[in-house]
Amino acid sequence: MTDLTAPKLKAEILRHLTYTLGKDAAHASIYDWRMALSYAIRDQIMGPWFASTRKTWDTGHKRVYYLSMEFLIGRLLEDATINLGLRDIAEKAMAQLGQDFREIVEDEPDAALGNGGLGRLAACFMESMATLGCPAYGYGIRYEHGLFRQRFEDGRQVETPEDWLKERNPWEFDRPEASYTVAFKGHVEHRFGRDIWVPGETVLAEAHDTPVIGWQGRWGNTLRLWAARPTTMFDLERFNRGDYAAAAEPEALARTLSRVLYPDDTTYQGKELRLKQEYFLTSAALQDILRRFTTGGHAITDLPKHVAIQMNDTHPAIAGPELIRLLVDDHGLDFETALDTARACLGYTNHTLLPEALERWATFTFGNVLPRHMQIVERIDAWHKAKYPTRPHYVGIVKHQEVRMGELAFIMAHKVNGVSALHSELVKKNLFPELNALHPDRIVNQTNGVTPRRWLKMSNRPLSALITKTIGEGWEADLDRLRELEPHIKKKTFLKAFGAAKRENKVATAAWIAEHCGVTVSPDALFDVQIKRIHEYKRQLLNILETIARWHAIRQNPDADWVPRVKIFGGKSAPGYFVAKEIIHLINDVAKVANHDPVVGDRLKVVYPANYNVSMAEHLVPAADLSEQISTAGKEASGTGNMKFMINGAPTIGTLDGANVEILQEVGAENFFLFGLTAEQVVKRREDPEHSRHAIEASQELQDVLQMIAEGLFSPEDPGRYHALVHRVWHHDYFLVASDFASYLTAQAEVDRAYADRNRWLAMAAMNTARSGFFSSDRTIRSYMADIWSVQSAL
Ligand code: 26W
Repeated sequence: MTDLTAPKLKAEILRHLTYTLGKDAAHASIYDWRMALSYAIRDQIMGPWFASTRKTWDTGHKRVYYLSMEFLIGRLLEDATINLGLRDIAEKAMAQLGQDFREIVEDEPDAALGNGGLGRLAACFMESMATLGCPAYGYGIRYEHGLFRQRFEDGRQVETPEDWLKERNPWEFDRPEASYTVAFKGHVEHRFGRDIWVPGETVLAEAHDTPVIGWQGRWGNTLRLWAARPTTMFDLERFNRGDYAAAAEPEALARTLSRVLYPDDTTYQGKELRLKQEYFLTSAALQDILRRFTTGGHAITDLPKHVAIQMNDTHPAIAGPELIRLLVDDHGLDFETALDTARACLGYTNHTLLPEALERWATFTFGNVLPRHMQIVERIDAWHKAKYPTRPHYVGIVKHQEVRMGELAFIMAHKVNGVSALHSELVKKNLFPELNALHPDRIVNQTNGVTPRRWLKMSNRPLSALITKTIGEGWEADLDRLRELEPHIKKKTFLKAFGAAKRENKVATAAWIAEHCGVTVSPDALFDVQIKRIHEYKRQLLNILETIARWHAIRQNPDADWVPRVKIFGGKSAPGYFVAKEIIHLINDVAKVANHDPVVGDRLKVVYPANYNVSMAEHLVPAADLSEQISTAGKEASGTGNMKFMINGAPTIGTLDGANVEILQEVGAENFFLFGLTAEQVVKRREDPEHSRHAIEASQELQDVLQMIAEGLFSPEDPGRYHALVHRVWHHDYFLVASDFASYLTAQAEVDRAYADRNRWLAMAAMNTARSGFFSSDRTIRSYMADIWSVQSAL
């Protein structure tokens, strides 16, 4: 760690303000101050970053390469100060310069290069790999526009483009010298007994490096993002003819490759540009990996001793055929040796079972964009069929004129993993049963985790301070130590302090809600939070139906002893996901009615701040009392938000789905509000074609709620607005909202009872924190290192 003091840092900030920004302190804006501070902090990263890279070279250490179409990073400034141990020093230095550290930190735009869980997991993994001294590169795309910004217009979601690069990005270094040609299209010629790909188009992939510094600055890795550049700036023939605008077309076309992140989470569309993006990332990464490897002077068949490549879902699954292509076409290996070598390097993580999210490309598109790879894919498939003759006829990579990326990734990986215990079992049983039978040791489980540096130390300072005061330092890199809190939970003084920390966060969030939503909420109410992408399987609909039932019940009996609640929603819908957008609209309509109901008053408030992102999660998670994890069992692969809430002392109300199962196991049933059908019961329940009608007829509350929505009580200006949505619950309730409703209501009533008993609640909340050690991404990464990557720490 550095020996930087506040006065020294202050001098560095002023130096950057003058010499890097060219600004006089008297005229510096928040932006200028942020840049100056960021550069001063960045300087502190360079030492450990270079030392790590050098050490990896000098020792010939194995490296991990994490290939991901998404890295949902959020902000970096405060995170960097936390890991360098400079957080408080930076605050002091800025104060001496008359600047407010918080205000400066919040001026940074989120790097939103991801949709949701998968992208955020990649960001947590990068931080944990750096913390553990696992030599690693993350490879992704430097999207000019990250995930769209969300606004509400009359309660409806409206998307606008995101523009994080319009300001300077102080964290990245351009590496114009590290650029590779990526080819597409064209045809394959067979000459001299070899297959030669004659491409039809080429672009350049140019590297932009962001250092990723681990806890206490002991190790630094690189996140390398590729930007697309044209191989030729101008069409010279047109340029010389004086047709300047048309001459610039190739440039514009090339750049579209890294222009924008696809905003679809969980529904997959066979768009050619998306396939090109996937190949662009993968080809550039593999060329870079082989360049680095051959510089080391090893035999090419030793690749797996030095290189582990992880595919984050199937999005980079073209890595299998691409690596074979490079090994055969450029390095002269025979096909089978190339295949074995590639497989020994590659691992594949599956993140979803939803059939609509599984990537399949029409062979027409695939063969058109990547003709050489189409040949190789067919050869891999034929090789696998020949080697495993008992493989059923309906199993394979190429079927019904489609390339199935899941099967391709499975066959080309030495290990395949799910992301929670339940999910990994379902990957075996439901997704790849036949391949699992042929390769019984290939599928393993790696339960997800989150980094406690960002999600506790940085974002929840009151609780972090209490933890350090109670059990001492060091828990940040050894989260199992939170168990040492347990004996203190019996003490009134500790519980009081725990409650005070939570209340401090809630007071801050209440002010934030007033500012962002214009709604006044009491910090003593129960903060009930559901923040995640909007999807039918995540069942925000179930939550808002319960909210309506609660509103109705309060109106029926306002004098009863109600526990005041604030229902907090956050999340974006895919732009083309019609049903999800109706659910958003309904939540906003219910908020409008409930928040202005004088009979209900403070007993119930509903807020839905727009544009949920990583930074908003950092505000909301520490203030939550209750964590909503209510997906239809069997559908949520893991969840990682659930872990963030647990660490921050919010008990879960949830189903037996994803990592909820393991949260329940760690914290015990008495500290978890369990409800709903199990994954097995869900499948059974659907066998009754009238399951929904039966459930509705059995619940007077649900009948009333659906009736009120259908009558237009929440949309008086457009009473028919939700007819289709209500019809869906009655007749096409695939995600079993109706069937789980009664059980959810019962669990919510139990939540009220528990919260009313202040000490019981505080003990539950504190138990959640104390038992959350397992969900550190350090544990997850250690496990990948041992079971999949065969790599040791370089520290
Ligand atoms: C091709 C379109 C597309 C894009 C993204 C399909 C599917 C995805 C992702 C797989 C969706 C995703 O983010 N999955 C989430 O991954 C998290 C990290 O493992 C899990 O915690 C979530 O349960 C899972 O939904």
